[in-house]
Amino acid sequence: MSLFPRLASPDVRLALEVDEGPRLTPHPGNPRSLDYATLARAASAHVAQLHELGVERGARVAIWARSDLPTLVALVGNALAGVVSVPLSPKLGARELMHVLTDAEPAVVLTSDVEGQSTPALPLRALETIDASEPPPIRELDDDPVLLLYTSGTTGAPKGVELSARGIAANLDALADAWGWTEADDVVHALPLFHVHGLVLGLFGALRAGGALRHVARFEPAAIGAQLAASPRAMLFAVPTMIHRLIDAAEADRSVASALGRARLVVSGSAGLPTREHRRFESITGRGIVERYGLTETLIVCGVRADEGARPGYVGRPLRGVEVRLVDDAGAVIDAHDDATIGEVLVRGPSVLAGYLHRPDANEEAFDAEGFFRTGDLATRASDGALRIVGRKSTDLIKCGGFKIGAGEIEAVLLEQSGVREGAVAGLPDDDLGERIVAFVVADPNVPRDGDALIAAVARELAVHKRPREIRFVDDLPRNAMGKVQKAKLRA
Ligand code: MCA
Ligand code: AMP
Repeated sequence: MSLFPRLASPDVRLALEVDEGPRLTPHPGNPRSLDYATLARAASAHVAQLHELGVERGARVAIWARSDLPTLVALVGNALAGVVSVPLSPKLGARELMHVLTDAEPAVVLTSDVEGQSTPALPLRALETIDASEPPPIRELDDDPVLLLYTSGTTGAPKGVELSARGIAANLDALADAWGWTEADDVVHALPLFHVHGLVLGLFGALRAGGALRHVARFEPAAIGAQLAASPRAMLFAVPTMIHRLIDAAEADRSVASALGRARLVVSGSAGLPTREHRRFESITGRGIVERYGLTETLIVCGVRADEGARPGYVGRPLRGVEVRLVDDAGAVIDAHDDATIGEVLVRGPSVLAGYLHRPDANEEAFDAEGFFRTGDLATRASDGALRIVGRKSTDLIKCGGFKIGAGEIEAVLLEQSGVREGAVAGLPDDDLGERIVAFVVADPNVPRDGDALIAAVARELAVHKRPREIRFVDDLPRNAMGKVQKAKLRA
């Protein structure tokens, strides 16, 4: 069995459709959708291009993860060829880009938009030039990596997580089991393609099931509504910030509400969806949302099953094949199923990463003696095994709009800016973003204060979504007796 079985004998069922939206530059001559037969040919042409470039199985290929068809085709083609995709956020800043390229050492960097790219990259083949007679390679599932994704920790630069074809397939099949996900389902999403949610679940998930991905390049509630309405049987994947904005839009526009109401399944993940939003969604659309919980390092761990229906506050039971433990501060296993005892979530299973790239130190910390991965998330467990995520061990990890961001990486940039004597970053509750990044800065009195310049520096060096949304100038930072900044006080 291969990662995308339908590509072995492709037909004319819709595979990919991208709504690039009115504000994006269209690609002249390129189609907006591909059926499986055309996708197979296009992926095969991409694999031929890789070979022309001297890129062979096992090599790493960085790819600017733009939301367009040539990029989607290349990500699929790479996986078929056993080449490791390293997707880069199109809004990646200079320092973070340098870190990823140095750490991943890709053989080439590819892009669908050479002119729009400020750093050197080779062009992907435009789809209208494709005339591949060779079928794409069909590789049996194995434990070799096909993706290298970067994820933030509390301190330092993001760490590389390699994911194998077998691990991805196991996770997607477990989700198919939980959600009754078949080839009849189209996936609709507007998620970025450089993280697990949009790439693994959204793109690989849709194609593994044999249905279509209807991808909205720029999140707009009306565009989501249009894609849902165009699909006979759709599953919407979204982060809580998108759900929040969809609810607001549905309140103002009945057509959005009814499109959401008709979807076969609406799934929220990447951050917790407040119970209040579950209720609002249900009252405006007449249907519920199921949540699932996961990490880049583990893929999806738990999920509410489609046949259970909405279960506000819970992320469901462990998926098939995934072992979950709760442990106390001393590392002892908690057996309680009382929905009250809080423990850290530990995970073991086929989709858990083998280790961070080039980071033996981080691997030492990340796994316990029995090979369970420490998630850092705190949860309770109900009598039927369903988890409720109640918090995080570290206040230095922030989830903003569903993106994981480390306070340490932002603080490091801020401290290099002129006029910053001290700086500390925290996530503050936000109705829209879940957590809003706020930087507390002790300014040098001799330098004019310029909060916007500090925000711009983070956007430029790291990535736009990592920028503080607010700079608060303070006289001093609250510190404990050891001199450590007390983040809890900043968040109070
Ligand atoms: C603003 N902009 C700037 C600046 N400020 N540009 C440069 N410099 C600045 N200082 C621009 C941006 O480029 C952008 O431009 C526009 O302002 C708005 O950007 P932003 O405010 O960041 O967008 P947002 O409205 O906050 O985005 C909300 C969002 C986004 C769409 C929900 O947060 C999102 O896509 N989240 C998905 C995260 C995700 O996929 N996580 C999965 C992780 P322009 O408009 O031109 O672009 S995987 C995971 O967590 C696990 C496995 C799991 O469980 O799924
Ligand atoms: P990432 O590193 O971007 O993969 O983010 C993983 C983190 O997202 C987890 O450790 C959780 O803190 C959070 N997360 C993902 N899904 C959920 C959910 N449904 N509820 C609460 N937190 C979630």
